[in-house]
Amino acid sequence: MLTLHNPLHHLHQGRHEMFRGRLVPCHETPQRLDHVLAELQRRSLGPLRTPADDVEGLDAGLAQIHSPRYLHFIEHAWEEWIALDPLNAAQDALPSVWPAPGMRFDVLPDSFAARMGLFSFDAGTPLTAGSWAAAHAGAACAITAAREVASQRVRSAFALSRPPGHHAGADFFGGYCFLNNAALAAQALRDGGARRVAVLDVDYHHGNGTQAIFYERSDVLTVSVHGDPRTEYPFFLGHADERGAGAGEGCNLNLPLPRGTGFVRWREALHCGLAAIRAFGADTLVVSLGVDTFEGDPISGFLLRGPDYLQVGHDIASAKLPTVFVFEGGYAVDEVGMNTVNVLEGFGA
Ligand code: Q9C
Ligand code: ZN
Repeated sequence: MLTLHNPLHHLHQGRHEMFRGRLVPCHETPQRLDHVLAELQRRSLGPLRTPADDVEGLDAGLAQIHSPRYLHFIEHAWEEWIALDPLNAAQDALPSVWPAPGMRFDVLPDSFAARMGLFSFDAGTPLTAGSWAAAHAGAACAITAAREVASQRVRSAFALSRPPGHHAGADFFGGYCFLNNAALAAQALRDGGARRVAVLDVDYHHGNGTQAIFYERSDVLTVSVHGDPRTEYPFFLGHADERGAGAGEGCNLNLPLPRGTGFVRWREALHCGLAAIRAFGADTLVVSLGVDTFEGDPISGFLLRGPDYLQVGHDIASAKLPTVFVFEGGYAVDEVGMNTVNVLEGFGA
């Protein structure tokens, strides 16, 4: 397994997220990734490489998935934030006002606070001095991983990047995510010659951003196994009746499961997702690999145990497809390395 990573991920280090009316310490920390990296090295699971954070065609790749106005905003948001008040340099930026349905999304406000809301959907995703640099370098890892697989230089690759990506849409951030790494990888695979790409999202939370980005496309199947949005974040997408639209009708599959689900039932849903990927005729696979399905995860509600992740990797390998893994959630910091690398080891390449 070739792993792509970039130490610049450390530059995104949020202080606080809004939770039940209070600012609490961020769950999505640089230490998460460091633990995965250490475990990969401990088990010698293949070469590590750092792609250039301005790898050729990166900006064009970003523009295929995200809107120009969103990319421009995220790239320059920190400068704007400290221009408002130099003392803001000691604070993360968080949104606190959002447009409701029926309000104007087409007019770009002058107000920075208003644009923070226009381009986001929660107050849990702090924007910091290094958020853009980290997200940009992470996107370069995802695109490079996809190019390595598309060119058949490797059979599988792992984009070990953060911040994560699957909640980010074409023009919004949220759920700790800014750039949708899995979507960028899927698009790079298509551009590299793949005909039908499947994205399998096994993070605890529904991959709303990835679903929305490909919802009307027939060349990318999106499948997500996740906590039922009736009770679980991101709440407003991820139901079983969302099947795709237009040309993408039938090209989205959601497999929501109740809080408290253990491995046996979770695995049945995984097999259902893998059967759909087979039926779709995918020639390449992207896995949004979140391990917040772990029983000890502090913000999630499934009950998977450490050794189960070896089986998860083995089951994913049964699809027998060239595969790009993209790191997403997993907040039990002491176990996130073990669980993530178990999937890769179980996959066996
Ligand atoms: N206090 C990913 O796993 N906050 N994002 C939920 C918990 C948002 C998770 C509230 C969770 C986002 C990539
Ligand atoms: Zn998650």
